[in-house]
Amino acid sequence: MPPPTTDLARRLASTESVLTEDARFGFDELQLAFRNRGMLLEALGYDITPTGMHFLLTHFDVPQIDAGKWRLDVGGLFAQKFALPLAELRKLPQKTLTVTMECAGNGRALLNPRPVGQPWINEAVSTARWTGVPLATLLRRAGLRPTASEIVFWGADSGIERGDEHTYARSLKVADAMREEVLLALDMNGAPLEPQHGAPLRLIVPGWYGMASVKWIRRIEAVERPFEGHQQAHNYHYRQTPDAPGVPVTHIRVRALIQPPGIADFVSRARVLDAGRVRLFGRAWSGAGVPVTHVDVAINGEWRPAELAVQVGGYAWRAWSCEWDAQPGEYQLSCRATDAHGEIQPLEQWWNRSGMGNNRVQKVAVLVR
Ligand SMILES: Nc1nc2c(c(=O)[nH]1)N[C@H]1C(S)=C(S)[C@@H](COP(=O)(O)O)O[C@H]1N2
Ligand SMILES: [Mo]
Repeated sequence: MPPPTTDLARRLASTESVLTEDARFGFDELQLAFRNRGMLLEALGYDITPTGMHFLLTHFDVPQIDAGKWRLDVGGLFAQKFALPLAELRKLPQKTLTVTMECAGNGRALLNPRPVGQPWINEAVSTARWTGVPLATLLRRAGLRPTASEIVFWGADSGIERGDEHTYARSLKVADAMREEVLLALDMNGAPLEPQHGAPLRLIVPGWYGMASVKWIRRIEAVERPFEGHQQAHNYHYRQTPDAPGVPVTHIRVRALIQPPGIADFVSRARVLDAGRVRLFGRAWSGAGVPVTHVDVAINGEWRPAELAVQVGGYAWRAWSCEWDAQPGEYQLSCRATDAHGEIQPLEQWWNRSGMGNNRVQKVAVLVR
């Protein structure tokens, strides 16, 4: 492409990705925030997030797909290549899993300097019941060849990101793709997928950040060499500098959130609470099927352990709660989870260029009256 000369051409070619300290939120970030809704934090109260409250992240446009004409194209290093209509896919044995999904960019807007991108604060997490065909079933039926090293999942959506035009696609190494919990999901919470969540078919990779769960899958391809698509090789890396090779983003990092107590101030979202005994409540989760073993709650910096309830599924969050005798005053509440691998949420930001995996503890301002 020739060097861009107009303002618009410069924006489309821009690879700019970090704003300096104290930068105001811009129009582009506001626009992204409207398109990519977060889960309302009060919805932490539901074991399963109602579908209409599940967070959304769509890089480009939601494609409008005619499910009657749609075919899943299976190709590359398979003994058989075929195109499967939806009705055929629905005839294969299915299973249902409860999965907590979190966007890798959750917490990005809290970073300083601020990476430009969907400006999540803490709300890019939800839990759903996904029903579909285990991916391994399909890979076995298609006769995956031993020379294949990765499976690539091609979405039906294309666009431009950091100057690079491409179709949204991600790959999994064969060993990860064959794991029994990886689903080709047709239904979400007992109903066919809605357009914004990937209809008619999406991948669900439990325990991984959301980018792995490719929506609107059109083609599954077995390949010999590592896939180098934009969303695999360039995006979704932990990097300190733009040219660093970086470390690929994979599993969800441990995190806990508080369901904001009391009543909200409309504009600031600060909380107001009447003095007395209150039960603080929230959810905690980690990645790769590793259970959360411990949650601590801080009230003005004083930590105390919370009680844990049962996990709502092997790849899902668990509830925690903690009694608080709230006396009049101003408070900052925080919660901090530890998982069975001893991973614990950091108290300070863990900065990287695209603002991935920032699982620093949440802070909630409360006025007790
Ligand atoms: N095809 C496609 N799949 C995609 C995306 C996308 O933009 N296009 N976004 C990914 C990201 S970054 C996340 S966090 C999840 C969000 O899924 P949801 O919108 O159903 O909550 O979808 C993933 N799958
Ligand atoms: Mo994401």
